Amino acid sequence: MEVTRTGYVTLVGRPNAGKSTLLNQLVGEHLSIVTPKAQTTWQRVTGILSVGTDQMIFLDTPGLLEAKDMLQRAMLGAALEALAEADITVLLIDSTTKPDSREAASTIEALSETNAPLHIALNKVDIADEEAIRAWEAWADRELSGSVYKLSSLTGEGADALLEGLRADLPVGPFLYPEEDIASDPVRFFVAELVRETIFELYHQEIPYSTFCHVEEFRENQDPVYVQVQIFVERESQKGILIGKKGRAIRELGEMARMKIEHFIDMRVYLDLWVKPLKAWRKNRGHLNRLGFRLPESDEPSAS
Ligand SMILES: Nc1nc2c(ncn2[C@@H]2O[C@H](COP(=O)(O)OP(=O)(O)O)[C@@H](O)[C@H]2O)c(=O)[nH]1
Ligand SMILES: [Mg+2]
Repeated sequence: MEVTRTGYVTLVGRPNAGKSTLLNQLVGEHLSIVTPKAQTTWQRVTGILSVGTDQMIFLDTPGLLEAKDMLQRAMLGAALEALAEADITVLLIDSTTKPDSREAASTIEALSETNAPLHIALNKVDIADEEAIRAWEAWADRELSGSVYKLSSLTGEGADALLEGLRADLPVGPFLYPEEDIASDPVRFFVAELVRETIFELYHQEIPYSTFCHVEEFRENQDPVYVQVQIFVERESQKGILIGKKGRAIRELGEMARMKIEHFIDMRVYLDLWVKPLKAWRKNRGHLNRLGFRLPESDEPSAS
């Protein structure tokens, strides 16, 4: 029998480093939502790539950051948990930025969650200048031990070399998913995420960060498929902003999100959006649990 190799490859890094873009690039499908705004990914997203006798299960994670409220603690918890599960870790760096000792220290601390082999990907080389890239190379050389790659998650340049490096570190083991699978989360998860991504694109300031989406109904045995999504906001006033004058804003949201969902499931969709205030849900353990966030068990009650 042929020997297969399988492993969890956890993608970590600061917000906006390009982790979700890399996951999508490697798997070849828009699985993890991407926006120019920081902190778009709130939960772990899994993407699977099987090549020959190798299976890599990529875990995209929320950015490593200082957690300021209960939601951010759940986000950081998800990243650390994914690190603890890693067979291989990829640290993504936005090489358009400069090494910053304070931020770098928190990244290095997070990496202590795992003994998995580390691969360091200096991302965004399509737009980063040489000097910044060299500064990060020197930083990586000084602070960490692991192979260093230069790549662009957006264009795919350099991604093959990273994949080769990852495959060489995979532990021997049976495939955990059928080789044709690219995702393990249910379709409903991706549908809710696509609505949330569109909110990040259309709304500003605190609105995207106050909003969470949940699929209430998904009837796929009809044409068009009926999808009802509940959009939770933190305050009544945000409901008005989401809906907009004469419902114009939410109509645009519905239209754009519907097209993304149709593209994703390759079926016609009727998208029914409902907005509901759920008071200060970002700070409320019960609400977060009901919305599917897992809070670290040792977590003390929120200060605010
Ligand atoms: N030019 C360029 N932009 C990138 C690259 N990777 C990610 N981005 C952009 O950086 C922003 C953040 O990317 P995202 O994948 O959401 O970062 P994450 O927070 O680490 O998941 C988005 O606007 C991406 O389009 C890259 O390699 N080159
Ligand atoms: Mg992301």
